[in-house]
Amino acid sequence: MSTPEFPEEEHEQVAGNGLLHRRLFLSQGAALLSAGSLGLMTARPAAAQALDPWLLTPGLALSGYGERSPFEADVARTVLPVAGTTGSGASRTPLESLEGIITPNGLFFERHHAGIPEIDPERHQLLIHGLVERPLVFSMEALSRYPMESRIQFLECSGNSRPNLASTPPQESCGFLHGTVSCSEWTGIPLSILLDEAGVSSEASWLLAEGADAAAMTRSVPLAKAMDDALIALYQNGERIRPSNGYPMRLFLPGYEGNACIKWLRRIKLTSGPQMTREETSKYTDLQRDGRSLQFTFDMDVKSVITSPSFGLALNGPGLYQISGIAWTGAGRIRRVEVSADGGQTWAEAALSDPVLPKALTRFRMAWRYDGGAATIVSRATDEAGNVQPLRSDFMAANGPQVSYHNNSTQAWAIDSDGAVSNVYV
Ligand SMILES: Nc1nc2c(c(=O)[nH]1)N[C@H]1C(S)=C(S)[C@@H](COP(=O)(O)O)O[C@H]1N2
Ligand SMILES: [Mo]
Repeated sequence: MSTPEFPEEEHEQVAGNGLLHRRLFLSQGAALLSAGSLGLMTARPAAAQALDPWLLTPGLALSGYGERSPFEADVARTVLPVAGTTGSGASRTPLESLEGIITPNGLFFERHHAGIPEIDPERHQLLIHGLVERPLVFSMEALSRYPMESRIQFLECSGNSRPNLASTPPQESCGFLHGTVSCSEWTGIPLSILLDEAGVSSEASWLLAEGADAAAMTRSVPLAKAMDDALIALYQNGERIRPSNGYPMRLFLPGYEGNACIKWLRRIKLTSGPQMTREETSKYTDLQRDGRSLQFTFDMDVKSVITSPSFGLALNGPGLYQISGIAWTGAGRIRRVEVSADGGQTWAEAALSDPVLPKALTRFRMAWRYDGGAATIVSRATDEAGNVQPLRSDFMAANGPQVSYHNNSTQAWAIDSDGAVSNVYV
């Protein structure tokens, strides 16, 4: 079908193996898709609908705090405790089961070094001291009077995507491989307001942030970042931050590696330099080929992953499919995501779904006419600073086999002629 607004050639193939023009996912394009104009719909002709039991009796009672459908119970984080512990380790967001850009609070990834402290907000305080004119201590009640801001931003562990550093591709879900990234609306007080009140001395150039967990996690943060966009986050997607994500408050450093975003924040000390804590010396440093390590590699790099189709989500025969995925960068906004269906030989630009926000997950979509044969799909993001996500093969060649953190390389999924999806390296 062809209309003046949407000529035939524009939903024709724009790259190898059936990738269609991104216009299909922009304004009138979506309307045409839903009208079935491409002969792609999988719905069956209408017939009388069954009188299911829920039509015949009143439903369940009201409740004080909602729950999702029991039919969604399989949508869950993959939980990987550190051996011999229950509360330490990581749990990963099931990216393959989610849409849009917001991670539901119950599925936000978790990374704890000494379990989740059960903090009484009446007793919790934030101390600001060190190189300041007036050391200050804030109760939760005091903090609630300060001006707040809300921002939608991602959080990613620098160890995310480590499974794909293995020499053979692990056959695991998208969330298992890449699910220590999540995205929330965070609400809290800009740290700069509290630092201004304490009066930062001219010798201060860093700060030390400390958590109230049994690991007493501490990280050094440049003062410039603290004054720029650091947030003392109190709310996550509208409700108080969950215990697992830092209740009653966490330091949130947009675009920085997750480890620096100290949860259960209890103390900020202004200092004249970094403090060389455990988490910035023996851990969270990047070992190079020559045996030296990079320190304070805070910024998370440009990255993307196709969440659907992905491992465990088989295709049901030839036809039109929606490729959907997420892209993000610590540098600001995502500018472009390209998708290939032939393992990186040819690429086409995906549609970016609004909103495209700085330091947030960005949803991309692409229409794909799958011919039922073998295909390898892969995505590649570019950010507004011009950084391009590297192919896995280039990333490994550039960094060496000892690389452990900050894997932002591409994820490829191979589809075999049965429609089954597997993890492959390209
Ligand atoms: N106090 C404290 N803060 C912490 C941690 C911790 O164990 N203790 N883990 C860090 C790491 S490694 C990451 S990736 C993020 C994880 O945040 P989340 O659990 O809210 O996803 O918190 C960081 N802040
Ligand atoms: Mo982390």
